Amino acid sequence: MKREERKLLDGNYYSVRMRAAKNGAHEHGGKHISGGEVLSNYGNLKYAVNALLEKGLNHSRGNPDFMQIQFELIDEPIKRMKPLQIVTNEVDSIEEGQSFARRLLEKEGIQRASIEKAYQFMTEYSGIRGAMLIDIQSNERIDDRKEKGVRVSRMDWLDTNFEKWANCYMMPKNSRVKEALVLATKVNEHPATVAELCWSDDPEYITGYVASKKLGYQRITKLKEYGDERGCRIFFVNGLTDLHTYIHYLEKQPVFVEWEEENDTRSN
Ligand code: PML
Ligand code: MG
Repeated sequence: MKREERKLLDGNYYSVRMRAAKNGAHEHGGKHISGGEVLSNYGNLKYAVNALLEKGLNHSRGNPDFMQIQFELIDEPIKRMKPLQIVTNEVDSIEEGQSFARRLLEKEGIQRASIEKAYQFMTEYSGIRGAMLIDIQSNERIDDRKEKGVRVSRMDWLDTNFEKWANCYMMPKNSRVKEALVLATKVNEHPATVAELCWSDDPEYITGYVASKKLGYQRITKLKEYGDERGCRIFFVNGLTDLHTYIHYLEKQPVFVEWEEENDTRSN
């Protein structure tokens, strides 16, 4: 039996997480290098830990001198969700990419003032490793995580299912797209999330995206300069009744993304 299939049949899952930093641990002012989240059963833990170790050791942000990898048993049911629809928008310049991103956010009813505020916060917290939460009514950043931000965790997509999806959509089978789409799917599934804006802090990766329930996962091929280590991850939220519950969902709700070929309504 293939490893992936065994993974599906085994009842107990573990959340495996990695974070790597340079010049000391994050909490001691170190520079964030890499992070990663995986769900694994007991039998696959050593592969999961190894994959995360590799990810942290080989990163274009630099070689870490601090790394933490931990796992813990998940004792709640895992929610299954379909991936957001994917669309790739080719742009020729950062200006074009950025103004396209803003247009998409405005399409979701986010006022320009909120978007401007988001870009301001982004400059203020350029080394942030998690996400910033911005309320689109008050235009304020509402999480209390300062330079740490909120780290979305406990989510994954089994490789065999992801690869079928990637074949169908002619997407590269790399884990970057997989991980970003998993995160965007989980975040945007929540009723209080209006949209997400993201690009990587990896200096060698300039494609980013805007994601929402209606627009799906809209990739934009150029959102920053090659060599730029400043990334961005912003969740625009509306009508949030309980910030604590929302952050708990992002950090703790276990999620598996699962693509169903037969029920896919491709629109792109
Ligand atoms: C990241 O690497 O941290 C985010 C990557 C976002 C874009 C992934 C893609 O769709 O190409
Ligand atoms: Mg990264």
